[in-house]
Amino acid sequence: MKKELLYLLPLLPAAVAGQGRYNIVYIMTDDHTAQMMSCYDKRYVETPNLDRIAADGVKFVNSYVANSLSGPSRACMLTGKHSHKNGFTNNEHGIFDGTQQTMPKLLQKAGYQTAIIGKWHLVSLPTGFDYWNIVPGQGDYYNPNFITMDNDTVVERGYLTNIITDKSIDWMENQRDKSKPFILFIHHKACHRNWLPEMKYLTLYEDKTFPLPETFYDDYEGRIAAQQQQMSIARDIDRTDDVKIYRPGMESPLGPTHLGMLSRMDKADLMRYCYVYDSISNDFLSRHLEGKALAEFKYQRYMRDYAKVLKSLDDNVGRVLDYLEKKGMLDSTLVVYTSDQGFYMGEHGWFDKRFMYEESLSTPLVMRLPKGLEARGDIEEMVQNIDYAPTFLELAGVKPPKDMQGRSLVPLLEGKHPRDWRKSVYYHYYEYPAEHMVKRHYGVRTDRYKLIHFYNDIDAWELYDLKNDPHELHNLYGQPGMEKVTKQMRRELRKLQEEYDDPIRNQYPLD
Ligand SMILES: [Ca+2]
Repeated sequence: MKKELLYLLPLLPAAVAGQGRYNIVYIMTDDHTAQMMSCYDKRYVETPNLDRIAADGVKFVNSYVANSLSGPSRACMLTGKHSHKNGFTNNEHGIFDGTQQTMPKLLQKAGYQTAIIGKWHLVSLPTGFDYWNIVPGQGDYYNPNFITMDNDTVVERGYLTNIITDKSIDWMENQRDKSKPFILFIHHKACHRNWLPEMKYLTLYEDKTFPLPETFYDDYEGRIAAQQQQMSIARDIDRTDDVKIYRPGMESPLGPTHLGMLSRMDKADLMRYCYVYDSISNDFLSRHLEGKALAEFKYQRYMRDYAKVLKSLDDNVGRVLDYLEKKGMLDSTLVVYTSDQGFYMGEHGWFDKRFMYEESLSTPLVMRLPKGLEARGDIEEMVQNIDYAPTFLELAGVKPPKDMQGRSLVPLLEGKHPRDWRKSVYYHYYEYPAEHMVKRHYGVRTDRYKLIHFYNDIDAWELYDLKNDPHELHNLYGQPGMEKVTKQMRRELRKLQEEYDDPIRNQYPLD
């Protein structure tokens, strides 16, 4: 008996994997950041189900996006290319060209079933999917609309995060062809603005006071672009739509977004919602807060509502894991969890993303690994969302096309550490002038330094030593003693711009 087992064991991974034909469940949230995920950061909330993914696999601790914004990030992920190559540089004017090569199309060709459920946000309708069911634009939390493959808009009853999960499990259980491997993209709206909670979590975290991040009162000295942004919690967060303060009983002080979202609720739910948020508003209005007290009140509101929305998300990720476990699919399925980018939870005084600073350049990335992929724990190599497409293709036994700019993460998932792994990542953000007024910029990050050039209607360079200044408060560009590092970083930036063929290098040539 013992002898037989020993004989069988080495064959198991290959048999289960079926020559690399893993299923892939890719869960992507919106604006969820590593600070709000307990396997990355224990200061604020517990996310036991997200942590389960990392506990049975890997956690990337140097995981970055190429362009910190919803649509562009999704386009980078689907194509394995930077924004200037996939054509979707910003949300304001972007329409994704669905005729181009994408990872789902290549997986389809390789015999995979492909499906996407939830937020799409690329304007044109999905291509390369055997099944899709998406929310229009940003989607709504309550009783949301969905667009079907017939291009009909249908209202679904309930809370969006639950519905996306219901539909995803239903597709896996009842709708797919079970003789084929599949990739399922579960794309949540959570934790996107305006952070409207599920009914059962209306009062969760209301007794919790979140600690202020160290840089909440940053004065942006030496950083011109940061001085000109409009994403401050103290000044720019919307008092009604985001913070949900209004004069109870009156309709007119409600902001248009907030009012529109609440108008979708069932009457009984709306009454329960108002019962909670009326009392918060009344309390606020009676206190006449100003200055720092007002800023910190807004911060607590923001953190609490964000955390409530995240709680439903964590529950629903748990439901997907439980389903895969119950069906015995975990050994043959790669489960990926990531966000379309990171987010500021009060660091530098901000909400939102866009900047190449650490909180929004980074994105959480954990993977639960199937049999045959042996890596465990933290992976330190620098990875980027353009790497996902080549990774999934390699796992499906497809050679990633040469024009894909990302690199397959499969060696890292096998526990290897290739010596020629990238030593830097390239970033380029385009959406200006636009909401939050973050200037256009591009830059390079190595393990220790970061160089950023803000361009278009300004010309400002920033250089950070992340080892000695992890919060990026001290711009060292042009400082005495930094000449050698600056030269090296400019050279690295030029190398990446050439490698990725970004035409911006013709406009701002680097020596
Ligand atoms: Ca986003």
